[in-house]
Amino acid sequence: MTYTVIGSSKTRAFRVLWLLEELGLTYEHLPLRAASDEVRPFNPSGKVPVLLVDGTVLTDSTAILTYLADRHGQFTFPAGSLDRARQDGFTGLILDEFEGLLWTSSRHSFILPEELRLPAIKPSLKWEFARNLARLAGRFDGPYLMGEQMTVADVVLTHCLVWAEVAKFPQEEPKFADYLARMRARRAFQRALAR
Ligand SMILES: N[C@@H](CCC(=O)N[C@@H](CS)C(=O)NCC(=O)O)C(=O)O
Repeated sequence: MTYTVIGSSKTRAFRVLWLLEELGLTYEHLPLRAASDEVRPFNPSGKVPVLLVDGTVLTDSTAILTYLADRHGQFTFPAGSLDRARQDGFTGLILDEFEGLLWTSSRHSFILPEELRLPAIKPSLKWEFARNLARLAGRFDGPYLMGEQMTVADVVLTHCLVWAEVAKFPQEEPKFADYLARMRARRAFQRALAR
C-alpha cells in the first residue's frame, strides 16, 4: 500500500498525518493549499485532507481515519461491535458539537466572501462550545474517550481542542486541559506537527 496525504498540517490533514505516525506507517505528504487548483483534480470541492491509497482517492478526514484504523486494526474497536457503535457515537458527537462550531466560526472569519461574514455569530458559538465541553467532561473518565483505548474519536477531539486554542474558544475544563497536554506530548503527535 502506498499512502499519499494531500493537505497542509495546519488543516484537518493533521489528523491523518498524526494517525499515520501513530500507526508507524510510511507515507508521502503533499502539503497542497486547500481550495487550490492543485487539489481540485482529487476533490472537486478543493477540500483537504485527501488520502491517495495506491492511487484511489479517499476524502473526508473522519472517513480516512476510520479506513486506516480498520485496515491496520489499531485505534478502533472492531466494526460491528457495540464498543465500535459507542466509539462512532463519540466521533459523531465531536463533529456535531465541537467541529461544527469551530468551522462555522472560521467560515465567518476568513472563508466566506467578506460581505457574507457575520462576526456577531461568534459569542453564541463560543457559549455553545463551552456548554458542550462541560457536558462531555461530565461523562469523561479518561484516560481516553473510550476509557483505556485511544481511538480515532480521540484524534478528532484532540484536533478540535488545538483548533479551539488557536480560534480563542473557551476551554475551562481541567480534565480536558490535562488530556490535551497528554495527547500533545505523544511522539507521533510531535512528528506530525513537524511536517
Ligand atoms: N469534512 C471534511 C472537511 C474538510 C475541510 O473543510 N477542510 C478545510 C481545511 S481544514 C478546507 O479544505 N477548506 C477549504 C474550503 O472550504 O474551501 C473533512 O473532515 O475532511
